[in-house]
Amino acid sequence: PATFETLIVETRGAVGLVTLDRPKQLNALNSVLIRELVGQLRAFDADPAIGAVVITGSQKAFAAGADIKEMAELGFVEAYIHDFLGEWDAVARTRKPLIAAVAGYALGGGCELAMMCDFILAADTAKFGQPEITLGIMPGAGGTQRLTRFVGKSKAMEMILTGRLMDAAEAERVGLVSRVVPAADLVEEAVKVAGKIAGLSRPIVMMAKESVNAAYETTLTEGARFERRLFHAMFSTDDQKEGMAAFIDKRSPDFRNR
Ligand code: CO8
Repeated sequence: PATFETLIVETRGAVGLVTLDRPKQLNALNSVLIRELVGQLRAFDADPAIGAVVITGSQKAFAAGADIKEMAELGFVEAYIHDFLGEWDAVARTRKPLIAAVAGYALGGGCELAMMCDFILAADTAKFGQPEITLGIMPGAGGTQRLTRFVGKSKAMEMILTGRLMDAAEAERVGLVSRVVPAADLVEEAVKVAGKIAGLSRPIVMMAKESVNAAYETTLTEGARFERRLFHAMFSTDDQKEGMAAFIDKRSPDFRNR
């Protein structure tokens, strides 16, 4: 099994569980962590035993942002040539469902990482924010785009222009997170939800994810057309036949991922 400097990687049944593990630095996202996380998400995507993935941090911090100490001396040409932060796009391109389980701080790149996941489950201790402006920069891993889509212009502008943090209750009210759970139950609950997803038909789940994501990339007409094409395609799968037969026979479906 692979060993990591900045992650703890486990499997719980068909669920991949990635725990960001730089506790002393509040899981600040340095280049080693980025590389390890992207590599592991690719490995889970390729692993037929895995149906969904949970990313979590510690009770104190999901991640307090990009590693400021690593970034402080960066210059424009170096950032440009190496496409600083470009490799993070791979997180959003993960094809299997990805759940962020957030307790404590999700700031800057930490908030952006959570928003790259398919949905966010929050502990009641979660705090979200894009404080980059206080460091003389702005969000650079999708924050100005994704936060705006999640919470609308007014709140996104206020948070990004002032650096104000949002607590879990506000994040749930405005739709940034799907649900808030007690901090002690967070990881268990996230693994349970991921396990439920992993027990469904893999290709159907992946198509549903792809279809929801199309809502962020295209017009309503094009998106609905894309949805309908994938919907039609589902009737070519064994899992559709099995799911509907099981309903009619009043038994549990046995999805074979084909
Ligand atoms: N980078 C590096 N080190 C950090 C970071 C960080 N982002 N956050 C915390 N640490 C370190 C601290 O330096 C400290 O280290 P040490 O013990 O050696 O002094 C240790 O973690 C503990 O932190 P604190 O003592 O500050 O803990 P507090 O409980 O007092 O405060 C806070 C917690 C409020 C979270 C505070 O640490 C803080 O404000 N952190 C910085 C938050 C921030 O500004 N984040 C934005 C970073 S910029 C960014 O993310 C750019 C986006 C680019 C995209 C990233 C890729 C996805």
